[in-house]
Amino acid sequence: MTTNTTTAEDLFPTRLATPGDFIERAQPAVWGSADDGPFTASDLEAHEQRGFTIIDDFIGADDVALYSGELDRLAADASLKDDPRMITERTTGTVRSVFEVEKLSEALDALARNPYVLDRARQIVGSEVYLHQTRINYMPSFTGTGFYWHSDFETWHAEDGMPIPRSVSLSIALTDNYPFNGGLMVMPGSHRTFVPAVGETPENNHEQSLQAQEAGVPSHAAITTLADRYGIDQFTGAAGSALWFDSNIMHGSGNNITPYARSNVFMVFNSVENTLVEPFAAKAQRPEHIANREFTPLR
Ligand code: 6CS
Ligand code: FE
Repeated sequence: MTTNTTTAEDLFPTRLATPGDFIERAQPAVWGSADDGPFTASDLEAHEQRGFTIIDDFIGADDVALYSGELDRLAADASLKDDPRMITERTTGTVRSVFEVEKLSEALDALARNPYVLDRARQIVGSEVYLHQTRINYMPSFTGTGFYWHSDFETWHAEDGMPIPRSVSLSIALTDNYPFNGGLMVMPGSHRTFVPAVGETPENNHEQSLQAQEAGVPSHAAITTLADRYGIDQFTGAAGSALWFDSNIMHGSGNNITPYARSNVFMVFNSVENTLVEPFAAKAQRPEHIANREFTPLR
């Protein structure tokens, strides 16, 4: 366990007593260049503008089968039943997420270290990277509940002490993502606007927020302003497609009442220049299976 003890200035005050103004972000979404990895200059320019990049067929059917097998294995693993890394759906008790999957699955650990993934993450954040967080989301059929509108960075800043939004998330679809089975919605370009949240972070907030987030979500007024300004896109695509997205993009997903589960693998690559300090708006650090504090660069 290591914590970056340098006290970083709080550039993104949030979880305030009263509504704060939007903060137009000074930091880029893309820190590397076309010379640093497989993304071309136009790919990077589009990512800078939109805050996300969709790659169809990022992994092939055999890898989809491999990771889906891991997803099923972990969901059925009785030894994980009372493990804090296993999050269940509040109403049905079915598995909603499993965290820290690189420590539970060699195949997923290898995926995180595969140059095919790592070179793209390094290119976007412009430095060596380490895993801030990984999770498998199950979004089960019929009763899967979604994720209300939020910025991941707002939580990672407030509750994990992530100084600036110099981190990129990879979501790989392991099932077909349709518009109707809880597909992720994003507001293209919203990564440039930081929306301070109102309301203090409750003690041990993660024990509730990972099932349904309340602290740190933006107000209806802020969501309306952002949606009017940026619009709403939806990440749909066949199993195997990937969404690379900026840590501060406003996103969310609806419930899944269809017979088709919407499962994905989610890996967050944070820059080793942006390691966690003390939480900026919470009394205590979150557990390391949610916010990794081992900052060794991934190889
Ligand atoms: O609190 C977190 O870290 C998680 N919460 C959400 C809704 N998305 C990002 C992250 O997995
Ligand atoms: Fe999220």
